[in-house]
Amino acid sequence: MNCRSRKQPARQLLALAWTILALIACDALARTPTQQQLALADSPYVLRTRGGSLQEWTIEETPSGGAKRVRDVKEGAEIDIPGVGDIPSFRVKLRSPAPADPFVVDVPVHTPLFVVADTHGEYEILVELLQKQRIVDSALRWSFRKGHLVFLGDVFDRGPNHTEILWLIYRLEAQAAKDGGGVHLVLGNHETIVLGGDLRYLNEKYLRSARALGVDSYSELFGSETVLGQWLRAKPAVLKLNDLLCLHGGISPAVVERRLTLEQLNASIRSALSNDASSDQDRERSAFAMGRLGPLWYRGYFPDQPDFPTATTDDVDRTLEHFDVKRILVGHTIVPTVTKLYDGRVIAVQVYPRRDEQTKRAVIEAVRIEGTRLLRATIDGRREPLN
Ligand SMILES: [Mn+2]
Repeated sequence: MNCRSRKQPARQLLALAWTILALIACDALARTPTQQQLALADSPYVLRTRGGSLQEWTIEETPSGGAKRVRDVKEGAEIDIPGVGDIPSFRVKLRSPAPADPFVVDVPVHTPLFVVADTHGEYEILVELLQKQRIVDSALRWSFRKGHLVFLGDVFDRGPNHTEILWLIYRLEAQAAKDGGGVHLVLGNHETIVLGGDLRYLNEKYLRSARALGVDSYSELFGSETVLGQWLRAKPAVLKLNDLLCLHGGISPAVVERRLTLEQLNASIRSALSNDASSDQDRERSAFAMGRLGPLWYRGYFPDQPDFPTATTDDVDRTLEHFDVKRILVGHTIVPTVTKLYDGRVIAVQVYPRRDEQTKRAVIEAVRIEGTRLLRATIDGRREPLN
């Protein structure tokens, strides 16, 4: 003890008391129920039992880390998707299994379209974008009327809230259809990664969910007998929406050289996800469609991609001709801002959803299309012509 502190024992004691009080306060804050819930909170998973009935699996927070709760539910019943941060909870009506989604969709020419690329579990940032751009309202209800909303895949992995995003898209589909609009999700490579059992990129929160729910692998929660797993396996990988081709990665020259049709591409990827290829030719085509030169992984529209053969302007023109479209919209490869490539024949949409390190503001962009007008839509609600 030094001379100075010996002279001021009272002050030192006071400081010590304050320190202890502050530590207790911090500890209490860290242990508020909301914080504990945030640590493990996850949306429900709904599974179809062998008898054909539905079970809702949720995780109830417990001091030991989370307990599984099972509730029998029926088609047509509503389940609760808990709120996240400032986002309110919402309810989802469970539907019967849908047949395969269409991969060709025609809408009236002036229908507004809104295209979002990879969301990677960043639910809060996605919702802020959709609300500011008036695609959904404050209660997350569809407010885009007859508009069509497209997601270019990669809802899964990295971020902490992909289940909420999936249930939101699931719910918006029904609400949009009622209004004469539409919602379309095309598959990305991360959907096929997680459905295929590769959990390397999964937010670690979901590994805790899998443990709490007692499954060997998180992928089982998206098996083909689950509501969301079945729903995802009905999604196309390549969607033709009017004269736009919407997909995750890109169309490599090899796809066109093989003269693969939209039907073949989508069927090959669907068959790979369901593991039901019936012939050697089907298996070979599935392996190609799921690989580096397939629509989920290809990056050859972008510079400095040594693993991918670059597409020339002629290649892109052959693709447009082959699929009878005017433009190709892709996510998957990150760009600083939504960017026209190949003179506007390709639009790169993937501005990675994140918080700016300095300003802490959320960053993400989307594309709004109104007839021939292409607009960059930002998270502050602005839209500007895409030059
Ligand atoms: Mn991707």
